[in-house]
Amino acid sequence: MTLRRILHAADIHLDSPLQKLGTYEHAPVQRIRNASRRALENMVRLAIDQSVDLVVIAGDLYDGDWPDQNTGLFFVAQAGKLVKAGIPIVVIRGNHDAANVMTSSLPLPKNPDGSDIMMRSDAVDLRRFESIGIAVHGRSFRTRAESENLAADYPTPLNGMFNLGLLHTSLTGAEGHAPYAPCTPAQLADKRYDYWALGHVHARGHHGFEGAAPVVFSGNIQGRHVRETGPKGCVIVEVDGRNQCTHSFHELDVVRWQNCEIDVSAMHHLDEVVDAYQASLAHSLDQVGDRLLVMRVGLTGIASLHDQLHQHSNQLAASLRAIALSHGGDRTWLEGLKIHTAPPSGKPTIGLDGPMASLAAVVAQLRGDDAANELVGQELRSLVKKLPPEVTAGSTPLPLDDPQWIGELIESSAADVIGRLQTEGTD
Ligand SMILES: [Mn+2]
Repeated sequence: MTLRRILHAADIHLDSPLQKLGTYEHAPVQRIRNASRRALENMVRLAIDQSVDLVVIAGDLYDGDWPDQNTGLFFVAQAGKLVKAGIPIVVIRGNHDAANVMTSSLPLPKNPDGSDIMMRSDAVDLRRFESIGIAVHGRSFRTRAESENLAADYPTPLNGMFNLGLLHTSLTGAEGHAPYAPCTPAQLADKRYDYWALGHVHARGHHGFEGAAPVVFSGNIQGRHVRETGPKGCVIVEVDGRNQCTHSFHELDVVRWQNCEIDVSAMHHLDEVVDAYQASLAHSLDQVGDRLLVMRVGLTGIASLHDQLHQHSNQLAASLRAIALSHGGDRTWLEGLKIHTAPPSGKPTIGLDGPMASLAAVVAQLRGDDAANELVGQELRSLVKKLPPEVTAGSTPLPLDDPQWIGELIESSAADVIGRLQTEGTD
């Protein structure tokens, strides 16, 4: 057996909805909406260009039940291209597209050897590709919340074959990911397979032990929001004649989400913030090629500019957008501006007296006091409950449990109120 190549992808979330993106002004909604389809097309093109021998998709191919048949038809067309090129595909269902989540289905093409693309969910399934010496062991999720250790039932490896385990799992848990099909890297290593192709965790990562089979999350092929930053894509596994393998990452994304953090500690004018953004934007545009660059700008540091930033945040955001438009055109979109700065400590806010000084003092007291932030969170929660449903419907719930978010809210509200009171009556 000579060199063989396997393309490992996961978490395609085809036609994933845009959540609250539609509510943003100037958002390039269409390009972001189509990004998962374009990234899947890139994956199929890569598989064919590199003449891979097999494609495996480790769950969450779909984001959930299809809004209409077009989502399913799009995958059928892409799978058809692979099969026509002689490349077999093996797919398992994850929590998002578990057997009991999907209410409709379409007939999928058969693999070149006549086998099914989708693996069963009632037991561990096997695809044995004799001509390339590769065996795939995998099992689909039956239900959205698989709490069992699915890996436990995976069988012993087949002799003389390259054995690949295909699994949708959170392993021992990952921040921001539901704890489904839990198992440990040691349990996977004990199976003595040659490679574990995992899905579910959207950040790329390697969890194998030194000298043992790689245990790899390929991550999703396209970032879906500002918390999924940086290059996204798939892994290509190269297997040699002795069934030893190496693996490498390949970018597939068409929209690149990025955080642009600017430390404003040493700055004294808002213009300096704009200049720093411009420099960072130029650098990032160089890196992303012809992708759409979506940036969130975050300002940090203990800054003498703190009050000014809050008081003129709308003006500043507009200036940054102007820079984005004039330097990036339709290649970039500024998703938002977040101010996370703190005022210099021990230095009372200049020129304040009376009620404004009291307000500044209260904010100084609240700063870093998690118990107080929690109390403010509770107050806000009861206020939010009183809002009429037409105000809250369709919007993302506020993170009222997050003391850090509350802290930032207090900080920016206080700076805003003080700013408004100071400018009142001066013109
Ligand atoms: Mn998942």
